[in-house]
Amino acid sequence: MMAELTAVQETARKIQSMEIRGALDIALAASEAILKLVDAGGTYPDVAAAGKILSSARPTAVSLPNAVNYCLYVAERSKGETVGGFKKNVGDSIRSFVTEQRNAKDKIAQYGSNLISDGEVILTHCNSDTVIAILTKAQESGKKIHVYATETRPRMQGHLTVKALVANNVPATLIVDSAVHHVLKTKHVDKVIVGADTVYANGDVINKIGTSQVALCAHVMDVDFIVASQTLKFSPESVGGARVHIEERDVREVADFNVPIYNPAFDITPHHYIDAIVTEYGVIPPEAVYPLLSEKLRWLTWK
Ligand code: RI2
Repeated sequence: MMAELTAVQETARKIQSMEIRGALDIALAASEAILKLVDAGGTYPDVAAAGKILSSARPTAVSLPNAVNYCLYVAERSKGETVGGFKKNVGDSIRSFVTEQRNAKDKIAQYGSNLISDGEVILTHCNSDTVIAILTKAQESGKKIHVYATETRPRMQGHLTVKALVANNVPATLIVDSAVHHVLKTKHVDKVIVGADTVYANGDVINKIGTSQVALCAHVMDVDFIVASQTLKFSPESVGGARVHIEERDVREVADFNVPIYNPAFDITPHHYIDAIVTEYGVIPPEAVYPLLSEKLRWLTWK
């Protein structure tokens, strides 16, 4: 079991260093690391130990602890099984969970692309695979769109976004973060579409630093602000008032000279700036997060 636990630690390290990143991808990587452990004969205590290591790898995206909690939930339910029974039940459940999450992204791509009309100009911030899936689907369905992508300092995830869009034949232009207001106005942007790391029960959305500034600009300029989020990113703990920790990253990501630097990686966009959240269950207003959380995601609060 040592080798598998080392592999779990290696996955946690990659999540921490952002070699694996994106709120969905870190959740899937953690689930797959636990799956490997189970496939290799790992028991409930092994799964619990792995869960602890993985869920604390990054603090802000709740998709990560939510996915780990799902693995623990199915492991807990099969605790009394034979070794073979545990391996099969837990393994099959995690495999279906991973498939469901991948399917959720495809459903969001379909629902989100339905919101886009031919000829629209879209602006996005940071690098969300879910948003890229929406934009690619819109383009594939024959709509001619143009995307402006912010570079997203300090880690420049916007570079990944424009490269991915251009590779998918979606016309895209890179802009600096401070050009958002100017571009919304002069390029006649119809919609802003961003991803999410965590969604609170009241509909507030936590996403890459800068998102709330973009939302504020969109609000002032009456541009639709849309969030693409699997319900895996909904925070069950927020129902009880808990708030996620906003990750602060190494200040050297910002500048390498010796002055005081503050480097928060995420911010919170208030729900009243958000026109719609696209989930795998459909397009909902931020007010519908709580009902959806309590109706569909009971397993998130199994403890
Ligand atoms: P998907 C990313 O976080 C970005 O904030 C992005 O909007 C969000 O995850 C969702 O990404 P980071 O890992 O799950 O770059 O839609 O800090 O790919």
